[in-house]
Amino acid sequence: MISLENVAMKLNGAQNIVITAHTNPDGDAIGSSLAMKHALESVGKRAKVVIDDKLPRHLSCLPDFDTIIRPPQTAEKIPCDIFLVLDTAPDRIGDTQKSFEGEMLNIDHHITNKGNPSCTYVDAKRAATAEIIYELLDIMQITLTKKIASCLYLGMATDTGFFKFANTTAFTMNAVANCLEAGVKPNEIAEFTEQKSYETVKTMAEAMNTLELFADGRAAGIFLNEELTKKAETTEGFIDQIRIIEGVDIAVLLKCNNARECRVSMRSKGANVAKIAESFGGGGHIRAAGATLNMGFYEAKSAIMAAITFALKG
Ligand SMILES: [Mn+2]
Repeated sequence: MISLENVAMKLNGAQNIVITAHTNPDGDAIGSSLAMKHALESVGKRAKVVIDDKLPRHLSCLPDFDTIIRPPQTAEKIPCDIFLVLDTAPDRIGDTQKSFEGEMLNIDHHITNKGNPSCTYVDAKRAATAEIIYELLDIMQITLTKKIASCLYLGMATDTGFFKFANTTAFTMNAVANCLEAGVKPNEIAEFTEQKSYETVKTMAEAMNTLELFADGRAAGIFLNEELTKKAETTEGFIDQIRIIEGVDIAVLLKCNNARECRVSMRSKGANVAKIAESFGGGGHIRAAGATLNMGFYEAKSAIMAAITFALKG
């Protein structure tokens, strides 16, 4: 693994940086990427954020959100000095890697990122990649502007469930304090990101109706078939509503994209859900992980329920 000082040195020596993050991007992926873009631009470098997926609308309050592009479909790779991959190993960035060519650097906080020793920096103690970016900017002596701080704040807030999860540390809160000093207004960010349309809240009620307890009451799941998955424009926050059930360790949300593909997200209070996700080819953190299952709805539902039940017995 390379050091953060090494990352800082390489970025200092670069002019033209392409930043990317995982598909199905969350607040940390987008917040870290845009924070990095603003930071690099503030010291006179060129940076663009490229993400190979639709972007969640609830994050569109971030400065420069609308400058994020999809990878251009070109015959030849576009050269850049540094190709910076954030919040994931480079295997989850879609087609972005096919479009650009440059020295790769990879910064992540996922324990399942095994990394490439010549270009990866992983710190699984950090609640969010945004925390690592915060450390990196400190090393690079880049001043925290309100734009940078807003992006970092959102990354840390979303990955810690707004500072409620076990990954929240004193380091998180110190970094957050400095973001507030730089002008971030927590209420404005929370109001914007948590806002949902009337239709989404109605769909949430339908999703809640699929709630099932299993594994002797130690697991709870909501299971959205293809129709319900299509209807829900976002499922942001759904899983948090079942995490709170008394006696439940693992909460699971299953979404069915089509007859051959389902997406599963898990949250736990203690059990290692990264291990369960890995058994399906996915990954994540000990208490928050996910996987894509190449199965139809009913098959995926029984497979994930069986795996969770087994894990909680073991
Ligand atoms: Mn993250």
